[in-house]
Amino acid sequence: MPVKIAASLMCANLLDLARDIRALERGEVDLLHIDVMDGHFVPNLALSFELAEKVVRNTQVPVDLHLMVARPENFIEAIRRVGPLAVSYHIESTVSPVRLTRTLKAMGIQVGVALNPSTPAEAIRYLVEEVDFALLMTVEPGFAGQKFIPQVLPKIRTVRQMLDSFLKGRAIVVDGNLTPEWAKQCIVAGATVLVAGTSSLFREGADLYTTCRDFRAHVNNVEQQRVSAVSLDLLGSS
Ligand code: S6P
Ligand code: MG
Repeated sequence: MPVKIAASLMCANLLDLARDIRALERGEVDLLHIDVMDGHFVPNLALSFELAEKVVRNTQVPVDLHLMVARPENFIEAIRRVGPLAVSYHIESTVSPVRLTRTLKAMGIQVGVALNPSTPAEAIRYLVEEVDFALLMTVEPGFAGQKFIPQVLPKIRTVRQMLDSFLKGRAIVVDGNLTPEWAKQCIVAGATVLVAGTSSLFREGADLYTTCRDFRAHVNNVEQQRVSAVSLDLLGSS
């Protein structure tokens, strides 16, 4: 599965969002990642459902909504109005994840379950048969510009095995401080979608189109090396 890049719009220039979205389109990012927060599940506010709705109507790039809100089941109608390709909710935020997953899937949306760094992989074992993907936070949720938490790397491997044991090929999204080096380690551990923020695409003073092309080249290169390493393994040469 080729590794995908999801540009995190909370890191864009919100005073010139349309221009940034055009640069991301030309830079061929795979997804636009939109963080919705409520100031309760996380101590911050980010983007809104209303903004997400406008973004969906103004670009062909698919949108994935990342909900960092308490009781995400209260926002079903808002999600329906946005009409994203995918949505992820936090396992820590709801007591009825199966019902929520099934309701959103019935709306034709791909559904992911998200985990905070402190939440063990085991917390989503019983959802493995329900969800389309998992999102693993690699920083504490709520803010851009934080430092990677390397203790999450073994969890990526565990979740990869858990997902594959039921159905291979589902995505693991990683989110937070994905510098080129951390992105590499996440890919090797089994991640397939990288949420790209201030650590890669949205760099102070850098041209957004250029950072998209550079990050893509890096990711393709890592993926190529990973595939070659796997084939060497199969041949028993490593
Ligand atoms: C944070 C949010 C993320 C950030 C992204 C920022 O809670 O879910 O999607 O926008 O992690 O990336 P960076 O490179 O600034 O850490
Ligand atoms: Mg996010």
